[in-house]
Amino acid sequence: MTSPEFAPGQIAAQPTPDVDVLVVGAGITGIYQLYRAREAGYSVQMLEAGDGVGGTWYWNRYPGARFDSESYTYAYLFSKELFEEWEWQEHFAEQPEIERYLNHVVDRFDLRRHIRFDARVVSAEYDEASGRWTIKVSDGTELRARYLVAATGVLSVPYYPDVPGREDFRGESYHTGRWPVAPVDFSGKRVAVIGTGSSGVQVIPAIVSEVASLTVYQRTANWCTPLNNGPITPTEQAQLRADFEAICETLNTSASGFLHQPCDRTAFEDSQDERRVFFEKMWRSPGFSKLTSNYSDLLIDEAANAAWCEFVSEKIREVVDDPETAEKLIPKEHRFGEKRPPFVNGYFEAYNVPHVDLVSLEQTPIVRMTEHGIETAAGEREFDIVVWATGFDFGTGALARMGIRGRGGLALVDHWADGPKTFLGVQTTEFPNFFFPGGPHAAAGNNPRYNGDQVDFVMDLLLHARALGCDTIEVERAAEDKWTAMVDRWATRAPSFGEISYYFGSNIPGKPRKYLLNSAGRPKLFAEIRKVLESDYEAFRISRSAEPAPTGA
Ligand code: N01
Repeated sequence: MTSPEFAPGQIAAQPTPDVDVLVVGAGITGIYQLYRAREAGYSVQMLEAGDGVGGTWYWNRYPGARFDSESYTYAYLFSKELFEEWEWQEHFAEQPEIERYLNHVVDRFDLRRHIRFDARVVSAEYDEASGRWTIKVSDGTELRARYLVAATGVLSVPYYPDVPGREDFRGESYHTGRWPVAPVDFSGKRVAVIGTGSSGVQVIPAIVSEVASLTVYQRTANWCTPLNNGPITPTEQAQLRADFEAICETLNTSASGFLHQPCDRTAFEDSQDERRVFFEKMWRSPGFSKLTSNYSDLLIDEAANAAWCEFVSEKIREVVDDPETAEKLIPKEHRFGEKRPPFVNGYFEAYNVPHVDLVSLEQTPIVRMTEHGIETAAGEREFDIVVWATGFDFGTGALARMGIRGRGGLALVDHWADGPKTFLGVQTTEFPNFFFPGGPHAAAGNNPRYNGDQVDFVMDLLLHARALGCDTIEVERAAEDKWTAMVDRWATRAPSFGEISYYFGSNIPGKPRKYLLNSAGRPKLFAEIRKVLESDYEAFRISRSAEPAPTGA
């Protein structure tokens, strides 16, 4: 829900015709990029397709949407005052609070006047003669910018599976990734949810008490464990404020970008009884700590992983009353961590509500959508509302749809026909002055932390070029080749997500199976950035364009 105290879009400024930096996307990464570029004195225009700020946290406003990273670890750290003045209500904040926070940041740092809403980029072309980007916008306007920064994220293009007859359904249809601002009325409705990834498992318990009936269409069961959320008490608020510097130190340097402490033991160093006690502790621990603070060999040793999976399976059997439903909810074909695990609040309990039914698509696949509902191999069921919780065109989806063309008119989609090629997940050859922090080949972990590292690095580059009196920045092919080869090499190493994960693009028919994050993670990103800085930016060609540099650049 857009809260009434702000009116996104209404007070945004008109676009400046020529700017130093054009940022696409008003999500967490884009807002930080805008802040940093303004702070450095560049003229900046931000374009945002939605009519409010938030990016992922604007579009994914479905009931139950919330952080599964601790709120204060996901939030910005660049301002102590901001950190101190915003008191998160819960350890894992819900979408409306997140959206309020991001609006607060934008207004607090006077950024809104640089944002143009309802402005979707339809093309962006690099002109070699002037060294500038020409950006065409959905409203017919055109802008020229020295630097183009796509902060369009990895989870911004919703994916609808190609189910026959999808358009035939006459009831209400919603995708979790494009949830409407006006509230959806579920009361007394017959509802279907398709998909049981992180979005599906959040929406299901959030609507279960409102609906007349809820049918969940599950293709693959997921290793869901409790989020263990709760309000942040006044004592905890005071402690967070007191610990600001220590929190920054940990979040800005740790591999995962979380505050969680790693475990110092492997699974079988503990006895069976000790392991049981430890797993119980993990079960009650917050969010991602089941990955980051679990036994150190959880993702490496198959037996350790199997022991944890057996423990989680037992928990599911304990919670879910109907044994047949419980078995359907226990993953059989992938281990914990092979896909991005969801963290839940009342998810398994929802299946004990009499009007909730679980349909396994492994047993009875969807045949087609009909006018009135969904037909599977077991027959048709009728619905008033269908919720598509079917995920995203991950990693490259947004960049592929922006009509980006670099040197000689080369299309980014052709340059990346076999998968993304990048250096540090920040730049690609043949596309000078184009950056994409928070895009493909970024690290994995708590997103805003490594996306922020990438924004900081983009700013290092811009400021370095400015200090040299230069305005054109392009990565060397050798650096790109090396980084891309490293990403591909690490993709197949444990601990890593499996090829069944959408991190390989495997949920999109026809998409090249390439790892879309960087499983070497944040330490590798840090190490490489350090090398670039120590080598005086050897990995980049930094030059002066024919056209005079604009102010600030
Ligand atoms: O998407 P998903 P998501 N027929 O791709 C199913 C972040 N996030 O939106 O597993 C039937 O994970 C598909 O089935 P299968 C987080 O990074 C964070 O849920 O492919 N079903 C799966 O069940 C997350 O990982 C939060 O067999 C079909 C589901 O749709 C990412 O976003 C909250 C199908 C898609 O799951 C994406 O999560 C929400 C078909 N043809 C999201 N095609 C936080 O808590 C696909 N499916 C912060």
